[in-house]
Amino acid sequence: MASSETNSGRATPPAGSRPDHLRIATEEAWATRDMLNLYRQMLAQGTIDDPGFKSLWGFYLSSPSPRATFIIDRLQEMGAPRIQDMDASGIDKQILMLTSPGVQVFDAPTAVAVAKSSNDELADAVRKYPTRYVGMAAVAPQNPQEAAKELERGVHQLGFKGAILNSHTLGEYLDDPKFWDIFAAAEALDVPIYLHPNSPSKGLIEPLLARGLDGAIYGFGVDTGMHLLAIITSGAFDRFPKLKIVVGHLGEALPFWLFRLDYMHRATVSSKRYDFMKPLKKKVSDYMRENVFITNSGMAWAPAIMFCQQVLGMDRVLYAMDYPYQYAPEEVQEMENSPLSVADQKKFYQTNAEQVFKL
Ligand code: 1DF
Ligand code: MN
Repeated sequence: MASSETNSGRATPPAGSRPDHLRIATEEAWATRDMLNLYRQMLAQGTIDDPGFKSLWGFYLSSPSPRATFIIDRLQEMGAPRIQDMDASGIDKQILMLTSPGVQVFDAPTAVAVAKSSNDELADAVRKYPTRYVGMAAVAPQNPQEAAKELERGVHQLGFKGAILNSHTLGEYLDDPKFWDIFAAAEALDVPIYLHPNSPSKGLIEPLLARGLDGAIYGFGVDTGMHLLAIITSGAFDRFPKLKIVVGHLGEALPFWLFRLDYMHRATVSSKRYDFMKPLKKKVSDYMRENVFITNSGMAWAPAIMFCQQVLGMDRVLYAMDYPYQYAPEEVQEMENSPLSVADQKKFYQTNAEQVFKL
């Protein structure tokens, strides 16, 4: 069978290596030519006041390194070469999201327009490979009402399974109720929001940038873990109790912090240290277990995965590769040699994703 064969909806594996479950990779990136051209323009004209964006996309759009050129090529590749990479790594389906920071660095009208046109392009790709690709809607938080509408269009008209938000929007975070039309729409549509990393915002980045630690190595996690915690402590999940947020990189470190987060949140609130920090209906760890799902994007590491399964639950941890940023064709086979039982592997690779994204 040719590797571009798509009707079966399954990767074409080396003979004999087919496991008893699908492998659904849940944080996989793509980009439109138009968006990357806008990034190039903003970098050339110096019209963007976001040091994290300049550091990240200044690198990828100008470096001649094999890493940068491969990634720029594959981000824009939605045809046979991407399917072949999926086959080579045993990935049956990719859940596709517009790469970070997506439209969140544009002015509001541009962001709204690029979200729409990229969603239309993604829907075309999904129509071409319906068993291999799943789409997430790009939305523009710069205009929350339009973002809510675009999410609804994505779900109802384009068949998408949720929204992608790349952490902060030019330094603004989703704990601000002005963005909550987006949460309301996701909750009403019963679809998850993937809170994907962005480089740390201008106010957060300085010491990281000075040391070359602003990117995926650590800065992404600092920004995004803080962001998720801020959403929790803002009371957003008390207001939207059915809202589901998915975060990558094994929860951006928050699972490891759960004990201390509960203790210190309680201590901070009860001592009235900040008058804006209100009591919540539940513990921080309860929201992590009830409203949040995590993926292991970029963390193909059994001990850390098993720790997260232990503290959050076997149904809360999903597989992700983070293609093409962390394309490791051998990682799936290696991880399937982990101590996880066959039943738990099926949850991790397949059924948890099917439930969260309603596939
Ligand atoms: C990188 C990593 C870039 C991830 C990404 O989007 C990204 C990277 C710009 O390595 O520079 O999504 N990632 O999720 O780890
Ligand atoms: Mn990613």
